[in-house]
Amino acid sequence: MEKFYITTPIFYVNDKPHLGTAFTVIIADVLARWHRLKKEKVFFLTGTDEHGEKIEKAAKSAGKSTKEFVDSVVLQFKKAWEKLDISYDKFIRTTDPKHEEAVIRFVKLLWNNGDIYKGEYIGWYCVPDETFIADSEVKDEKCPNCGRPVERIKEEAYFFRLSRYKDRLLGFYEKNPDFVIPDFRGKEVINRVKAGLNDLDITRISTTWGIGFPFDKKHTIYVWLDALTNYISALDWPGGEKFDEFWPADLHIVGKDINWFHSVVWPAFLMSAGVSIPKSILVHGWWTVSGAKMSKSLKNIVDPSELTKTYSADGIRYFLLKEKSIWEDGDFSESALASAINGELVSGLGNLVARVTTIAEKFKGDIKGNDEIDEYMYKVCGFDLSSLIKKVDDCLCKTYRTDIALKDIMSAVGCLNKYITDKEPWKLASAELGNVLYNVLEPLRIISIILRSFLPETADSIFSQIGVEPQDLEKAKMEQHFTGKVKRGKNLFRLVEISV
Ligand code: ME8
Repeated sequence: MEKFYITTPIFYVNDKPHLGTAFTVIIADVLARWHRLKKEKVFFLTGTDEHGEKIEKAAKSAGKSTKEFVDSVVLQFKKAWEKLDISYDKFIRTTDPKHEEAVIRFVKLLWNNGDIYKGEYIGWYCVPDETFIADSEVKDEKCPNCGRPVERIKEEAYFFRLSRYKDRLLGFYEKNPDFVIPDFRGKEVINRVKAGLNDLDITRISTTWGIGFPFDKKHTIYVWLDALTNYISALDWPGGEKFDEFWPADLHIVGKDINWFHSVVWPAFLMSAGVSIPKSILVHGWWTVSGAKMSKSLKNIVDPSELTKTYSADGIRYFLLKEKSIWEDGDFSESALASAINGELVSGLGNLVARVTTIAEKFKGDIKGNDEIDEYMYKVCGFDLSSLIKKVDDCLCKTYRTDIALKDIMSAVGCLNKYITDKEPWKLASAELGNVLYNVLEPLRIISIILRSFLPETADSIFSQIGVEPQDLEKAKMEQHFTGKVKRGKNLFRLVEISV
């Protein structure tokens, strides 16, 4: 059985989750569900990054103890992911004692390898990004990544010899051309590595909210070294069975803001510790609001939990996955979300299910087929069902174009709606009607299997309305008989008002 280990970044708990963070988690969820549908052994990891100066400051300004504060925000993450139907296998917290122990062991390996030395950091630091910034990159005392003010710091620090890994990293990228996806993000990284690597400050003395540095108790371990280790500590590294089973990760999904840490810093740490390197880093674009990155610190966030009060989880999942290619940035607007729901979901999929279940519920004859639907679909949409499955598989396992996959699925839905309209089933005699119903219900059963990864609640509702148990991809083939007992249920989606 193939295995598939997929991770999201672990999110800072300085504030509640937002639609941008939800986007990453939803992509990971769709891929995890797809691999489960393919009967692979999946481990889907998400969690929270809870140490560091920014969290300590956020707790202080909320008037709470840091631990009390992080516990309350973690709860909000868990609730939001539950509302969005996120099927993670493990939720890791960097304040878990087992994670903290693993980080200390990991740091000792870097130390024993001679990669850590003591020095002094004099330079810029962006607290919201928890990132050290080179002098040459700072303009007007602003962070080049997020645009927020940076702080000048001068402190004793321990450094990791990142510069030592330049050639090994370049050799690794050459041997593994699919390491960073998409390609243009890989090129960005390679060009920066070629330009030279500075050693990286890996301890802080300005915050005590972190894991103690084992070789000097005045220092805490830099949040990024702490955080990246979550991908192996979650598998009970070292020595855990899960680690042997699932490492190396198949896919780390990250936003473009943290590509550098995952494609350069993380592999260098792993090389130093003698641990193998993940297979791929999938780098996605941002959701923006009026052109600015949606971000906790910029206070322009859209709260996914609030959105689920008006729109269904599947409506939100659908919109985020289909509105843009995952590489691009996209501007979020509630009116675009509402029109996607009212269009493809209410008038398309919802309407199809309502129409066919209304007719089929009353039909007493045999629902069996002649497979003319395959040819019809080919003529009307340009592909049949088996090529649809293949295309979706390519989109979810090779190109990561969830937008194209959903467009194709909705085009198949459109075909079936057109088929019903063309056939005018209300005018047909029993045998012919049984055939037409087969030609809609069987493809709908198959489409529902595919939809289980994108819109899990909707897929379950369709299965229940067509009287079939939820099935995996191995059942996604037309059979000659449709054996479900159809019972029209409530509408899949609600029409929403569009505000302009
Ligand atoms: O960077 N659009 O945590 P973080 C799309 N703790 N995705 C967005 C987004 C937006 N507007 N805003 C955030 C950290 N994201 C570290 C990670 S991992 C070892 C440590 C997503 O809470 C995107 O995936 O700032 C981004 O990389 C991640 O949230 C960062 O979340």
